[in-house]
This record gives sequence, structure tokens and C-alpha cells, in this order.
Amino acid sequence: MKESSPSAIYLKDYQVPNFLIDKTELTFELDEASVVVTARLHMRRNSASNDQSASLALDGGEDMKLIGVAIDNNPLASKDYQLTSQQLEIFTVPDEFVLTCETLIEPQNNTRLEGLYRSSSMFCTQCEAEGFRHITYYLDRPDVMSVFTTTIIADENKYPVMLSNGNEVERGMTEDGRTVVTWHDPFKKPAYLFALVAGDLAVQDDVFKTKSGRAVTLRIFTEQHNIDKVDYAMGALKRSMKWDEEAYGREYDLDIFMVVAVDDFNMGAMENKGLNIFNSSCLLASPETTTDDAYLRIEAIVAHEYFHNWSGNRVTCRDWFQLSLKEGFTVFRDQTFSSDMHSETVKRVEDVSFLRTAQFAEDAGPMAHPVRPASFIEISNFYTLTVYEKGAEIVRMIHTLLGEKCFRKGADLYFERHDGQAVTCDDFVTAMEDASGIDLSQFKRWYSQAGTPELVLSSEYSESSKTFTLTVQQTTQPTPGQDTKLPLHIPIKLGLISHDGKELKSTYDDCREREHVLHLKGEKTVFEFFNVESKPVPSILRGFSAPVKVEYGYSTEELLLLMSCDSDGFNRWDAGQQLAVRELKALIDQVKNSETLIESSDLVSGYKALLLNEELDPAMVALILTLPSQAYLSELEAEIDPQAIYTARDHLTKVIAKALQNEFSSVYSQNTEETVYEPNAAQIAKRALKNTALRYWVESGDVKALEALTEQFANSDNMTDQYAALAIAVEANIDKADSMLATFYDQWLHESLVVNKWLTLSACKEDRKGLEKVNELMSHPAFDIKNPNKVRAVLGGMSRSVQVFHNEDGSGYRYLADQIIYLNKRNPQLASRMCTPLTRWKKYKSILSGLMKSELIRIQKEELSKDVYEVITKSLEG
Ligand code: B3K
Ligand code: ZN
Repeated sequence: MKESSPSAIYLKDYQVPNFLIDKTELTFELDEASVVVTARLHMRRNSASNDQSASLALDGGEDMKLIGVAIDNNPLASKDYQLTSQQLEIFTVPDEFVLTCETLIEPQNNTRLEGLYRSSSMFCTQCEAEGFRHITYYLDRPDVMSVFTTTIIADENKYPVMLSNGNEVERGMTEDGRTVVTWHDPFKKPAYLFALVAGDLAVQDDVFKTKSGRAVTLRIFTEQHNIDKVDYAMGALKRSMKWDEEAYGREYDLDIFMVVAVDDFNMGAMENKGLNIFNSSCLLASPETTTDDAYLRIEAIVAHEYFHNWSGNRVTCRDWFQLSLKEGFTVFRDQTFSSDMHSETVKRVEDVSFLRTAQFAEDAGPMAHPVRPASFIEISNFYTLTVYEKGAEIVRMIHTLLGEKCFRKGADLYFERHDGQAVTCDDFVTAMEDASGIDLSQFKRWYSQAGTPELVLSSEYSESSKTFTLTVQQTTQPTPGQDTKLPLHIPIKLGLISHDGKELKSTYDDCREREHVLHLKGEKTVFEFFNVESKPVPSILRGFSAPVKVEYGYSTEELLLLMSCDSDGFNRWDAGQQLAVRELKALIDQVKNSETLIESSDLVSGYKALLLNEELDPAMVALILTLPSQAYLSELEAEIDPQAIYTARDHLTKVIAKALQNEFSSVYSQNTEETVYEPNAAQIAKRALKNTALRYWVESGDVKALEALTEQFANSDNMTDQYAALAIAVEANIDKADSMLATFYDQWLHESLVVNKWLTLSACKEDRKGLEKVNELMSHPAFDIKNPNKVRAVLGGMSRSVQVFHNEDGSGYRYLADQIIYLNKRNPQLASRMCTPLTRWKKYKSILSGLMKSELIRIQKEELSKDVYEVITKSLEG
């Protein structure tokens, strides 16, 4: 560990900046050996600051060499300033001045992938959250917004494409024959939205006509060999631009919108103003190399980054504690977009399933934090599922509470009122309150209170008065640093179903409707519904109207009824999940107690009805047929025994597979049709059902299923089907799985993104040779430690495997810890992400828990980056 531990910063300590930067003029002289950056910052004291004699403290790190610094063109002597590892402090400055700062950086040695770095033969940047301070000394905070002009000087033979934010305004040559290109972005922005790209790139052009009739040039850049894979992203971009005009009245504001794909990128993509930079895995697509899931992901991420142009760029965050202001809102916007493009229910089920598995786990673990955190050591650790996904749920609840019309009025008011400003989550909620007249003061606790609320419901029905009474109690478990929890304002969408499957009307709050939104505000509230004709089965939390856990004593019959009759598609799926969870929990206990596992399942009759019903959306059927994941079941267990969960799930899969072998076989055949591949909702749905059926069919032991699988693997013309066959072979651990993996690699070794899939499947395969295999992958020619996608593929894959990762000899944990220690020095952000599987050590059965803990302690003894330090320390404390 470092001698002095990194310290936390607190939201409560927020101060406005002492200085502002009206204009930022940057010049980059690009060269492979080093890059010289000259910054001319037009600065003045901030009249809102309460320290009008403050010195000027600029953010900037050890990895820059300061060549010179001047104020109003007068060079400063070393006595005029002080350089520390984090700052350049200039003791005395006038009230208004131009600061010139020349720095030298070495992007080729930047393995952190923050600031300016190299990916393949190109230069690219990543500045959010605090990357700009690795480029030049600056006020690197989101509430300092400036108008940027960027000049790039480079050898045109090597870097024919030179890009930055805004519009290209000048192009020329230096005396020594280098090209000079100047970009100007008229919209003021914080430094985290700055971008620069230079390289020998191919481009695809298109045009989008905005609703007011302006023609916007659209340009997607990739390395030369990938330019044939951008059509889908271009289409997605145009759909997003149109949708944002229709759904939110938001038009694009510059004349050009550029997107660049890079291979080495720490996350999915980045919304830099007018110049989005994407991880190539989130942009490039072709039917032969890309699965349906990846197509949908690409569309959603293209939309997400584009939507940031308003929710994030035009209106940005005051400080990083407010991150969810832009991320939660933008995730909600991209979720709604995807749901409008495809199926609303399918999208909702997928999003909730992810939230309940991963975000709920985060909220119950040592890293639990509110959607608006109160403190952090390293902001990069707070790009979390809580800030993004739970943040989106908060916006969705506001939408539910206000209704579509008022919500849109609130969004309009927010964009209008705060255009060009850096604001807070409170400002967002205030705009929603002002536009609707609805009081959200209690609701705001959702931003400051961590943890997942748990609702316990009970009901009574009076035959004589035709009254249905529902009692709801809410509690939230303590989370690190927050022992007491206050009751939240929770919207509960509710319907009532009769025992013969009809939707019942009821009178609640003087409204006679089939569905009501209940406002739960107290710790315990009783809701009464009148004129309910017969004893109902309540359909609770329709559409998952709040990110909470629900407990209600349904009988098996009631769940089967909801699964087949509820008009709310989400709750139909959820009823199926609840039934499956019950059976799986019973099986897990049987495994733990070494009892004989029960060989029947109540799910069979329900599943059979689904498989025989040709009216239903195949995508929904596929989702309902999918058993709760290993990760979700782990989240539900009080003490996780990975092997017991795995065995129980495997057993139930086989029980269902055997009972419905014929149905799965015929559903597989019915959905196998020769069509030209398209990633549209109808085709995606059929493929999902076909491959879910194949999964069960293979587990039934029918040799014909293995033939179908082999056939599909060898002859599919699209990656969705080929990959599904391979993944089934790996999951079901069939004999041929290894040879199929080898064939797959040989077929796709030149397609890096497909090779990543191979790395993941190879690493997660439940294998006796486990760790040896993982080690081979890490030294395979296809592996590259510099590339975060490849690291995530292998280590992420390995951490999913029960037998390799959770091996009771501790070897899996030790292996991961070794990799974290290595990555900590190269790429702290990536290293910190890789810690996640170890952070929930306390929930595991004692032998595993102890082994995980000792690896955390071993990591803690190293000299750690702030990123890894924070996660490891909190995990051990929490
Ligand atoms: N805003 C970026 C995430 C930046 C992460 C920095 N560690 C992508 C997005 O959420 O759209
Ligand atoms: Zn985002």
C-alpha cells in the first residue's frame, strides 16, 4: 500500500471554481516519440467565488512535462509557481489574463487509456472523467465550461485524418511540410467532452435532415479493414436523431456529427461533443460476425451517446457527484428508444433482469452507494450500475408519477432552463416539479439513500363488501455508512385478476380502473379497493414500476395463473421467474443436504402451454423459458454455494428438457427457416426462441438434437446461430465442445471481435483443465494485455465459471488477484473493474469467503492506484 492513503472528496465540500476559462485554444504537434501541447487559456476570476485573492491551481499530473508557462505572454520563473504530482499552482495572477502552457506528453506510453493515447496506429483521447489533466494543466472539472479551438499539426502521410470537436475551420501546411488543421466548437463545454483523433482511417458519409430542414453531415471513421461494418451503426444513428426530435423535441446542433471506432478503449463509448469515440465492439457489425444481442447493444449505445448531446453536453453536470443527472436520464432515454424500435415488454424484461441481478448485488455489497454519491476516492469507480441503471429507474419512476405529458413538459423545461449550464440532480427534479405541480420532495430520497427497498405485502378480500385490502410495508437494509433508512416514495402499479384469468375493475381513490398507480410513502400503508367483483389475484409492481424487491405469499396456482393470463407482459414473465426460483431454491437445499433431487417440476405444464401457443411473441416465450441465471440465484441466496446453485439449475434444466423433449424439438424446427439475415425484431425473436428450444432439446439427451446443433454450428450464415450452437455446446459441456471451439477459432482468427467471443467461451467453460486453459489463453497469440476487451473476455469469462473460478483450492481467486496486481500498474480503471467478483466475498460459504478475503488482503499490500485502493479497502471494510 502507498505510504499515505488516498483520501476521499465530499459532495458537501463543493465550492464554485475560483476561475473561469472563457476560451481554450489548443495546439497539438503529433509525433510518435512525443506530443507537444500548447494551451492558451483565456481566464478570469469567477465573481461568484468567495475567495477573490485565491492563487490559480490547475489540475495536472506527473505524466506531463511542463516546458513553459506564461501569463499574458510573459514567461513565469520557477519561483512564480509550484508543481506537485497533482497540480500546477501559480501564486499570483491578474483578474483577467491569458495563460499559456506548453507540455510534453508521450501517448505511446499511456497504458491507462486516459487522456491522449495510441490505439493501433492512431492517436485518440478519453477525457471523462479526469483525463484532460493528463493532456495539459487545466481546471478539469465539469462546471468550468469553455469554447474550444483545436489545432492539430501532423504528417499527413501517416495521419491523413485529423479530427477534433466542432467544425473544421482551417487547413494549411507548416514550413516543414506538416499539415495543420484547425477545429472550432462554438458550444462551450467542460474539458471532459474534448476529443482528438488522428490516423489513417476510412470513412463512411451520410446526411441527416433535421426537422427544421438543416442537413447534418454524418461521418463514421474506422481503421481501413473495418469500414464494411458500419452500415448498421449509421442506420442506428439516423434513427436516434429522428427519435430524439420526436420524443423530446431535441434537434442536433452542429453541421457535422462524427463517430470513430477504436480497438483499445476502457468502456463502451464516449459522447465527446460532435466526435463520439466508440469501442469497436460497440460499433462494428456484420451478420456473419455479430450476434443479435450485439446488434441491439450497438443500436442502444449509438443512441445513448447521441442522446448525450442534450442530456449531458448542452446541459452538463455541476460536479461528478451528479453523474447520474446525465447518465441515469440518458439510460432512460436509450431504454425508451430501444423499446420503441423493438418490443417494449422484451426490452423491459431484459433491463430489469440485468438490474435485479447486477445492480441489486451492488446495492447489497460493500460498494453500495446512493445514485448521487456523497463521497468518493476515485470517480472512475462510480460509473456504476447504481448511477446508470438505478439512476434510469429513478427517472422512469418520475415518468410514472407525472405521466407522459407532464414528464415531457418537465424535460422541455429542464433543457430550456439549463441550456449551456452545469447543474445538479436537484435542478432536474425541480424542473419536473415546476412543470407538473407534483411534489417530489420525499421522492428525492431515492438520490441520497443507498440499498434496495424491500416490500412485504399481504391482502384480504371481503366477499360481503367486495373490498380488497392490500397492506404494504417497506424497509431498506443498512448499507456501508448509512445505518438508518427513511421511507421512500414508491410508485406501485397494480392490477387485479380474477381466478378465471380476467382483469377486474376496482375503485381506488375515486377512480374505477383496471390498473392503478399506488403511492407508497409511509413505512406501512393500507390500500383499499372497492367494488371488486370476486376474490382477486393481485398483479403487483407491473412493468417493474420501482426498483424494489417484493414479497407476497402467492400460491403456485396463482403464479401459474399470472404467468398465463396477466395482461402485463412483464409480470407474466416475472410470475414464471418466481415459480422457477421457488423450485430452484428447494433443489439448492436438496443439493446442500445431499438429498435426492426431485424429478418433477410445476413449470412443465406452464412451459408446455407456452410452447404450444403460436399466438405469443416468440421473444417473450424465450424469455419466460429461460431459468433464472446463476448470478441472479446467487444474489437471492443468504450464503452463496456456487456449485450447489449450478447443480440445481443444471438438474432443473434437464428435468424440463426431458419432459418437453418433443415440444422443444418441434419448436426448434418450426422456427428454423431460410431467410436472409436481418437484425429486425421479428427475426431476432424467432432466433431467440429457436436457440432456447435447442438448448433444452440438447439437454434432453436426444441424439437428434446433437445432430441439429452440429448442423447449425457448421452451416449457419449468421453469427447469432453459429455462436448459439457453440455456446450451448460449451454450457451443456458436450464431448464435441472443445473441437467446436477449435474450429470456431480457425474460422474467425482474423476477426478480432469474434476472437473475443472465443476467448470468453473458452475461459468460462467448466473444465477440469480449467486454470491451465485460462493461462494458455492469456499467452495465446490472439490475446493482448493492452486491449481491455481481451482482458475482460478472458478474466470476465473465467470469473463466471463455477469450477475454475470458485475452485475450493483457491487457485481461481489467486489467479484473478495476480492479474489485478499486474493491471493495477498498467491500467487502474480496468484493474479496478476486475475486482468485482471478489468484492462480495462475505456472501460466499465460509471456505470460499476466507479464500477470497485473503486474496483481497494480498492485493491491499501492494502499492495501489486510487482506483484499486478504493474498491479493495471498501470491500474489506464493508
Ligand atoms: N460517459 C461515458 C463514460 C465515461 C466513463 C469514464 N470512466 C460513456 C457513457 O456513459 O455514455
Ligand atoms: Zn452515458
